[in-house]
Amino acid sequence: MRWSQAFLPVLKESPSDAQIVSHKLMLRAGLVRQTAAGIYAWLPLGWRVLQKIEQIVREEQDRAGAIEMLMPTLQSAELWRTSGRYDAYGPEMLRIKDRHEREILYGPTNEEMITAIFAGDARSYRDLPRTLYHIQWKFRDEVRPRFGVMRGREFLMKDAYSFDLDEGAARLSYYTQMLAYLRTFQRMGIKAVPMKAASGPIGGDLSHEFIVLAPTGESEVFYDSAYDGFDWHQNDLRYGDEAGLKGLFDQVNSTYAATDETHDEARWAEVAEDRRRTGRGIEVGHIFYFGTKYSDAMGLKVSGKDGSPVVPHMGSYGVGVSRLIGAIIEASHDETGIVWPEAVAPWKVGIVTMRADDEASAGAADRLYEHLRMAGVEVLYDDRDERGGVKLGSMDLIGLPWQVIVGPRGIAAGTVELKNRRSGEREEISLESALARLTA
Ligand code: P5A
Repeated sequence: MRWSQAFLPVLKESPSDAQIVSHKLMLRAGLVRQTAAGIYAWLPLGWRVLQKIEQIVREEQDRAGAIEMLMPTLQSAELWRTSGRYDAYGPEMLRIKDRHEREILYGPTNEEMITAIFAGDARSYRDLPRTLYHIQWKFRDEVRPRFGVMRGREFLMKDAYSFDLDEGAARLSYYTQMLAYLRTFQRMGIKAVPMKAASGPIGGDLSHEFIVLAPTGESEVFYDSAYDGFDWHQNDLRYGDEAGLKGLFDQVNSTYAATDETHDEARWAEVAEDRRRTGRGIEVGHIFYFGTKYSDAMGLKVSGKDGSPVVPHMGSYGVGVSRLIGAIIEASHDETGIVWPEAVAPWKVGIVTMRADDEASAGAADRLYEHLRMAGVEVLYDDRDERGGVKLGSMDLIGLPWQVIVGPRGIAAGTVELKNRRSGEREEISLESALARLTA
């Protein structure tokens, strides 16, 4: 993408209404624009990141055996009356009437809908286990939407729902999603610690939140520093390995981590003093097991192996896809702007010409851009007719992992500057080596 032909509005000043750094940077770097309280439009840069995050979530769900589908944003009130949640949900639910005065709502979650759909088609034990998911917009009329996409009213969620024949099997589905979550967040370049949670309005007795550490987080957290060293991809744990998954769950449960809601002073005291870590955190995922709560309410029943009716056990598993962008920026930025982990960066490389009016260096930058594009590298080329310093500032602000800075003096000597955004390290190298490094 050539910046001169793109829609990439960046702002010099932080908008005054933004309180936390990720919200400021998302506005300044042109990721989002607020269109109504807690409702955001995703500008091209933000949209690219959102899609990257969505794709990592999707790949890890698929790998864990979950099956993708898509349910609508609007739901009928009838559906929610069946579970009793239409009245229980309160003012967070956006209730709408259609032209026939029929009550509908903008879905805050999909337990009722998926259970009703599954109940319509699942017949026997052979139709289980299944985990179904979708990535869809939700609406919650939060009292205080704030911090930008971190607590929006309209937000993107991945929500998965598991159906199993009994509690033991349902627990395995839960452990499977737990591993998928740990791998998902690690792939995004962030550390999300699983913490035992109170299960709240969804119900059930088994629940974990996944918390990214950041000083602006809403909850206070306490955890064992052992989490700093875990690598959820390296262990050769396979989905389907029941003993291994149970082992993972036991490892998580025996390694202390809790939010202020579930913090247990007695267990905390047992953690070696030099391993105790405290701070604040942002909830980017939340998983629940709730037994037959919704299957009972929605009339989901299948015939078991011996022909007798079985009410499936269920769990639900949420990832805050749009919230993750805020959380990643909170965890990864410096005083000049965003520092994207490579896996979620909108582009891998940014090329900057220091003098757009200098034919030799602009020509070299053009060629580098074409070569990188042809090699399939995601590259943003700042070819705007602006001062070099302004362009370098914009490039730091939007935080692409690599910058190639092309100026007349370098080109005369046959070199460009390759800068790593995270370390700040700069190298003078030939155009050919820059190309080789970035396509490796
Ligand atoms: C689990 C999936 C649920 O809704 N039902 C389906 C269950 N869980 S949850 O914890 O309430 O939400 C899941 C994740 O969604 C994100 N989230 C939000 N993101 C932005 N703005 C909001 N207002 C908002 N509310 C929830 C969180 O990341 C949460 O973990």
